[in-house]
Amino acid sequence: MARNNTITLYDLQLASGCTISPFVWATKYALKHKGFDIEIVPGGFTGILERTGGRSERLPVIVDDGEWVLDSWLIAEYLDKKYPDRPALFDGPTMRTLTRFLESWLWTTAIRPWFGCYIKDYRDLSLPEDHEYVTRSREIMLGRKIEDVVVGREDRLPLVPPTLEPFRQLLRESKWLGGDAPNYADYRALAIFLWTASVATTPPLTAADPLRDWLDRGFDLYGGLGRHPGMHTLFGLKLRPGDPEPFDEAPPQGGLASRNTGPQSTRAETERITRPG
Ligand SMILES: N[C@@H](CCC(=O)N[C@@H](CS)C(=O)NCC(=O)O)C(=O)O
Repeated sequence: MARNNTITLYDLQLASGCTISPFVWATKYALKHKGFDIEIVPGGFTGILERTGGRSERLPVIVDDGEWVLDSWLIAEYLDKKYPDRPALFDGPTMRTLTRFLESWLWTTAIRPWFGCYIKDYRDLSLPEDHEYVTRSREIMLGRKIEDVVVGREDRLPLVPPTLEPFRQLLRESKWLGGDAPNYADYRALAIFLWTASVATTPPLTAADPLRDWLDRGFDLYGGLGRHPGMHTLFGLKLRPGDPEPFDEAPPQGGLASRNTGPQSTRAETERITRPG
């Protein structure tokens, strides 16, 4: 049982002290959701193995009254199993599967292109002792020099917001992914944007993006958990002539977006799709 209601979390931080890792962000929110206080062990990319007494090369890691748990997903499962009387992170096995799908879609759609736009900020904002390791490891990962990867990002950044439309549609219908209250699906998705805010020295989303409401509420949770002074604003991307529309103004119609409750409910759509010319 967590002593003094406190769980120790090994953080992965930038020089400003703000968390960079999306996995650590999701874990911070999970611990707060379960009602714990967090004792942070600070640090950056180098020396993780030493800091964790040889137990892990990756973060997050938690220690709960002497019990070490590695891996953000396993930590969330551990917390629900060990503390079933506290608010649940997961709402059954289906939620696990769908959360993994949503997260991997967000990694492909958002993190992958943003990584290529913000990797230089990511390296430059890291702790001075991490620069060499981050440069070397990320250049191997990307197969190119960091400086070359970010060239042309002003042309690529405007292409990302329109691709997030399916996620916006989801949040048009529901206050949180978890319904009336956030759950682990919200935290995994928020973590993508918290990572982005930790490194984005130029904003990735337009000021009027409808995702802003969910994002602001998410960053404000638990006394402003996502509001570290080292974070950057996500909003304010300036579009240039020829850039695509960043989001749909009108709600989606028909098909996926409406419920068939009889001919009355589909008549307008039928007229629209059968009208000649
Ligand atoms: N499956 C792990 C992944 C953790 C992970 O990859 N963490 C990265 C940060 S995003 C890390 O520790 N990186 C250290 C490094 O790059 O050396 C989890 O969910 O916790």
